[in-house]
Amino acid sequence: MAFINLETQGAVAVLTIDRPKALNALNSSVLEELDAAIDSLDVNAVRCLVITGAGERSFVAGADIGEMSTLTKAEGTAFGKKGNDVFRKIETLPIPVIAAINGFALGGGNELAMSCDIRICSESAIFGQPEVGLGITPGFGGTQRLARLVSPGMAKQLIYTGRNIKADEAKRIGLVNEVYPAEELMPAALKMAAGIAKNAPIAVRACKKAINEGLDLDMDAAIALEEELFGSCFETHDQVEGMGCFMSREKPKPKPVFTNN
Ligand code: CO8
Repeated sequence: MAFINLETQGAVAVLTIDRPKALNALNSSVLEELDAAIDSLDVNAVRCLVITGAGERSFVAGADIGEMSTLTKAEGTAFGKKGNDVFRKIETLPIPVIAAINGFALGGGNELAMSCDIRICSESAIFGQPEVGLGITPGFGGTQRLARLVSPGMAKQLIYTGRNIKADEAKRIGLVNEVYPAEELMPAALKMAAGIAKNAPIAVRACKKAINEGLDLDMDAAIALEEELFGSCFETHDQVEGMGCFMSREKPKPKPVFTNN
């Protein structure tokens, strides 16, 4: 692949978007490679994915403005769908995904970060949805995910003004969980990923499903979903081993390859 590096280190995979001459902006080729890279992940062996941008300046500086500048209405809709399909694939991946945001996360870059489960960033990270300044709306899920993540009012303020915000403000409004000095960002992401990867994978997957799908349901249905997923953990290797080892004071031994039982 020309623009995506995918490396697996044990149970953790790191996907790096690498298009330095355009600050890792997402053109059609990058989106197609991103889609193929996600498809190529062996989610039965990998237990957590970290997504980051190459270099020290940018996570992803948005969708490619040059490519978008001549699109027709129909082509614009198709380009939006191309990005949305990949981001939704990331959001619904059975394993957790951490965005390690190492610089600009603008437009489609912020939208990519928001399709991940957890966002952490460097002190130099810059976030924003500058689309209205370009005469378009956010098109890779920004109007929906930002409103759900930071509140509708704050999302409207950021999207209508197109104002960029720094890492400390992103943390204050809940867009990112933690801010690190640049050199500490990837070690922190890898440590968090390893901590997730060592936990019972059936349970971690069920938690992701319960939170993601439950948020779209009313409370009664959401609680019923949790009950179902909670129940589904019982009699699995992970539950028998996890609770058995607690009782016998031993260390649980997760299965090396994921299975549903
Ligand atoms: N697209 C294409 N090229 C880009 C992009 C981009 N989004 N961002 C940066 N680049 C390129 C620049 O053109 C420049 O290339 P070159 O060296 O060939 O001139 C190179 O990257 C370096 O950029 P700058 O010289 O501008 O670097 P600065 O440090 O001066 O500025 C900024 C950095 C502030 C990040 C600036 O580059 C910038 O404002 N970039 C655009 C950011 C932006 O507006 N992003 C949102 C784009 S719209 C979007 O993402 C919508 C998503 C949904 C689409 C749905 C479609 C239907």
